[in-house]
Amino acid sequence: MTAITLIGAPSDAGAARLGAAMGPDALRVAGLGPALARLGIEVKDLGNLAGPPNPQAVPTHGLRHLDECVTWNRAVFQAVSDALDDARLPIMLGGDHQLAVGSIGAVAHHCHAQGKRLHVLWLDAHSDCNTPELSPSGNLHGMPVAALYGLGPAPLATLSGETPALRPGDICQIGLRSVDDDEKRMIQKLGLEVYDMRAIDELGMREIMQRALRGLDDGVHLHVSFDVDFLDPEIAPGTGTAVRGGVNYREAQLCMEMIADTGRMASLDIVEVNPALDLRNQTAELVVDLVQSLFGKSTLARDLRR
Ligand code: B3U
Ligand code: MN
Ligand code: MN
Repeated sequence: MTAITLIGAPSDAGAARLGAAMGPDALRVAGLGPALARLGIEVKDLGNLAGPPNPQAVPTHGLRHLDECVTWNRAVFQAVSDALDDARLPIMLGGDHQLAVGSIGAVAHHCHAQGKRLHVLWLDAHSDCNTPELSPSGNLHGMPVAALYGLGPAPLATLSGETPALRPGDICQIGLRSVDDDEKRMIQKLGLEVYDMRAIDELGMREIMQRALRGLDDGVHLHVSFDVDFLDPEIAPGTGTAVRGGVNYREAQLCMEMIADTGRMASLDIVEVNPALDLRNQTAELVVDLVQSLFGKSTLARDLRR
């Protein structure tokens, strides 16, 4: 099993509400590093990256805090690139979801250099494919997917180079239940593979994950971008844009276990944990529980499963 590097990115400059900047420490308090080490994985915690504070400004030209978000994403890009260059599996601890521009940008860059195909699983209540023109809020955490496709503000859209980090077919989104009208059009325009909550209800998590994970041979680098608002707020209240009707505990466990079974996950984001909105750190604790499954913890040995 690859060694892991934990990279704290304590910024909520892209979010609607303050508090996700405390996400990395909430995950540490919940014991993320030791929980992974108990699975026999070597874990190095880099601590938190440094970056600008949240200016709490109003939107200008359809955007809030672009400069701050760009600075944070550059730092994340560098730290994730360094971990990948050292053949380690980076876990970017957000922070809000705009930081995925830096992490996935670095992963895309790495894949290009290594001749690997990138596949991204985006676990989220939201599609995050707004642009400044379309966004109802100006919050950058609603825009990272568009930026990774080369749309939106240039410093983010070209963060990892002139060629967009993602191409049609590279990303699969699961758990959606809050999508703006313009985003629905953007999903079509970008050709995103999307499984909303209705699809999960109708087909079941097992079928969804089989579809989302098909064709993952050893030429594929699988990146998981886990926005904790993927989970139902009844079990994960500690997040800034909770939407009811999310993935339940057992569905989430199966999702993680099926990803682990592929053996292809090579990088991970854990974003939007907001301990200021939580009760007794239960959201971070649940995430630690799920992430253990994501790294192969299972109730029964493989040959005893049916
Ligand atoms: N689509 C809305 C809400 C939103 C997106 N992502 C989050 N919230 N976390 C927006 O502001 O773009
Ligand atoms: Mn998100
Ligand atoms: Mn979300």
